[in-house]
Amino acid sequence: MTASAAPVVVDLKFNPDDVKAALSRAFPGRDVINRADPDQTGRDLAQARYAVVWKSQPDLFARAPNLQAVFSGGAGVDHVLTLPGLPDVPLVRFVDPTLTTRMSEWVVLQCLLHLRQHARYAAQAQRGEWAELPQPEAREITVGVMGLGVLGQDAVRKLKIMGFTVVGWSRRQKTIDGVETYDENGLDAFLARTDMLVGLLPLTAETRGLYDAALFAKLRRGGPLGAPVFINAGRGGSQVEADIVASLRSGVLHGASLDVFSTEPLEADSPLWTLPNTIVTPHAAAASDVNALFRHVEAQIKRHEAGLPFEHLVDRTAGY
Ligand code: NDP
Ligand code: OXD
Repeated sequence: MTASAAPVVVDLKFNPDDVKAALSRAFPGRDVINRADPDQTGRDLAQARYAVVWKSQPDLFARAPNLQAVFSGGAGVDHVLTLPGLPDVPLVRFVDPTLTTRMSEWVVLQCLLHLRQHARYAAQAQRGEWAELPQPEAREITVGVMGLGVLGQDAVRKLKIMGFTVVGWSRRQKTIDGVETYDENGLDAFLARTDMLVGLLPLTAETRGLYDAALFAKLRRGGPLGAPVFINAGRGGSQVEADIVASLRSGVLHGASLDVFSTEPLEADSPLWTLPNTIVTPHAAAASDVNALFRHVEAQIKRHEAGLPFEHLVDRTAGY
């Protein structure tokens, strides 16, 4: 360790073996305090200048009062913004191709599973039933992506490559080649076009509880699948799960794919586990790769120490 290399505290609720292995290669020449390592529990955190956090221990900021920057272990920062004592220093979120690529894979997969009626074929296969189902083309389906940030824009691009018609919605108007986009005032017009709704929004005061029965009722009806599909990998707090269940049961929704839930893990008795044409994944659409995370943090610290501004800064007023 060089005398000038400011120490880093790592407080990540990730797989501890993965974190330890990644740290054996990361931050060369810099003192690192890993709070998940039992051998390091007594260490003084007052010397730490940077913190890498995800669902961190509640005493972190009280014990580390001299931080210059906080790095989120994930792309979303709703967990970080509510950590007790979060200091008023730059908060940097995790943006990396490894995460973006994983998310787009998940989104494209879910759209294709619903397009190709996979759940119905799987049920037929269980019964040994050989029967072809109607097969709309991707271009006949309009996928509406809510949230046109890093993840939304990559998903839009890859959905278009698969042939889907794509529209997008975000707070501020975006210009994306070949995609009709709507700003926050265009929500109803956007929904009226949408057969498959993809949620890639952060959880903020504005987006909490947004995906409810009233919103599902505004989606396009009578498309090739008969009724719309809801796909969410943003945050569970943005969805009203009782309304999803009721909309699936009543036929307002044809199907759903959900990676995020208001309570995680999803309760064992949730009807979402067993509703037909409903796919549940355990907040695994785009897990952070811890090696990539540390490379990103190293790069941002290097920028900062060279007098350059941090990238991917969170706007605390907007909440993302
Ligand atoms: P970004 O900050 O890059 O993009 C967020 C997008 O949401 C922006 O387009 C923003 O609009 C839009 N937005 C925010 N608030 C509103 C609002 N009130 N009305 C309309 N649009 C709004 O985030 P990312 O794309 O990197 O990530 C999105 C979210 O995905 C994360 O916050 C996280 O919750 C979730 N996520 C989930 C993962 C999983 O495994 N399930 C993994 C990683 C992330 P504007 O462009 O105008 O600012
Ligand atoms: C994230 C997540 O925000 O994993 O990165 O949900």
